[in-house]
Amino acid sequence: MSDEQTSTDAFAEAVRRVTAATDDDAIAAVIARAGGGVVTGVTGRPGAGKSTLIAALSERGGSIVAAGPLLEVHGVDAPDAPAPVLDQDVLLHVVAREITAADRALLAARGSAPTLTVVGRPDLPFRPSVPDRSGSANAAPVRGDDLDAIVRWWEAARIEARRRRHRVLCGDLEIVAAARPATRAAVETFLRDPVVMSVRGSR
Ligand SMILES: Nc1nc2c(ncn2[C@@H]2O[C@H](COP(=O)(O)OP(=O)(O)OP(=O)(O)O)[C@@H](O)[C@H]2O)c(=O)[nH]1
Ligand SMILES: [Mg+2]
Repeated sequence: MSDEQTSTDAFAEAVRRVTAATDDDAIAAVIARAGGGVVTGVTGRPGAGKSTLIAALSERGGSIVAAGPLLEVHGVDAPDAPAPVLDQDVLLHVVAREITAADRALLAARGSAPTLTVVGRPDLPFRPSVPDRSGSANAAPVRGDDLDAIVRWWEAARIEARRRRHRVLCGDLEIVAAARPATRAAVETFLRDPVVMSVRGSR
């Protein structure tokens, strides 16, 4: 078993203990929010190739499809659509022909949340060379027809996404418990658990 899996199992066990120790609906609600499958979003300007990528990944099957929803998200550089919500665990951002200011704004908005730039319609000429001033630490673009490379990146991103969810859960539990004296002790015990402290310390 990998170290990552051992740590995930130990964290899940700590969450089970705090759930059992509190019997508090507010705590249960925060924990339920942190559960569920990995949500992968696919963004991109209109016509960039989002649906094509989703169809190819769905046809390929495997972990990325089994782990949770794969959602097409509209609204990048689309004046008539509402601004996109970018809270997915993992994001594949499809660009076509070039990386525009709207693409860069999205990548910057994701900050350090796992985000891969995918070149849609990859048979078309692609001009990636506009200087990148977004300051984001995203990986280099990958061709949309290189599904193996996309899935390899996604496998690593899913681990990071799980860590992020765990960190958010710890923060949310702390906030909820601060206002609820009856549950504070159980949450403080949870937060002092070495596996929980190591999750919170990892960046
Ligand atoms: N040249 C080229 N065209 C493609 C390729 N894949 C898709 N297209 C075409 O590009 C257009 C947009 O593809 P979609 O996958 O529907 O793009 P989308 O981002 O989902 O589009 P919207 O949902 O309308 O924003 C369609 O007309 C496709 O037929 C490709 O690999 N090469
Ligand atoms: Mg589409």
